[in-house]
Amino acid sequence: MSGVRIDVLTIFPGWFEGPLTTSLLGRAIADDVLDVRVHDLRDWTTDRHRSVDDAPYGGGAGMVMRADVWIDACEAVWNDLDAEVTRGRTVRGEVPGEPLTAGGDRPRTILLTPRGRPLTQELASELAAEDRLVLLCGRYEGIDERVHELVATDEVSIGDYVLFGGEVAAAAVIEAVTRLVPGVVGNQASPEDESFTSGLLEYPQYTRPPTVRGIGVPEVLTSGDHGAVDRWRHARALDLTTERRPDLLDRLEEHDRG
Ligand code: 6GU
Repeated sequence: MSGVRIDVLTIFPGWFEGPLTTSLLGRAIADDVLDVRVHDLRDWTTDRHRSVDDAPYGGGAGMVMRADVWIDACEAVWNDLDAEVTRGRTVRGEVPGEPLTAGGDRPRTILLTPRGRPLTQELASELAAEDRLVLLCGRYEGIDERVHELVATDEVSIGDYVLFGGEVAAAAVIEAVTRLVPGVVGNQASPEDESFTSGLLEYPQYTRPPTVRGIGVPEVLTSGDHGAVDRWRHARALDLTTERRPDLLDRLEEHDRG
């Protein structure tokens, strides 16, 4: 295993079956470039009902996910221990204010939450440089603040909208990270001129047949003039970005100014 290991903690482990066995993500796992282990948070509950949440202190609607279950689960996953061993107790005893790893630092432990740092290509490449990641899928209503405080090293959001839970966001992180890992099929060919790497939106693409419902292909693309093709593509990428994502141009300019 030279790639990346990702542990996922969720109350819906079955949700990940499709994404992890399909297409290039499935390929990366089969090729041993990616090792994803999905854990059921409920394995660390101690009561008959396997409850992971409770009513909020201070009152109000909805439920809040319990810190004790999350912390026990994270300690087990960090230390590569099974729920059977760690359920209902901390790995190294109660050390107030200290999350517990058996040796050294904890891996980047990312809590998926709408209040987190926005997921960008830059963050994805930062995460792709790690050899281990732990992704915590909470539900929207909320997680006890002490989980944020004690176990998460990062909080990440995939955009300004609200999902039921962090699963979709975790899948987005896994995909964005995996395609940057060396050895993943298809990741070497195109990244350079792609949107968000170049800082511009992608230019329009065409393939056969030459005419579709009466609409042809821009002549320059069949001219054989590679310089002209490059200039056309760059101009279209600039047009699209100006029209749809002027904020990306602002960021480019900041980047160019240093
Ligand atoms: Cl990470 N979680 C939830 N529940 N909703 C989100 C999100 C995450 N990112 C955007 N919306």
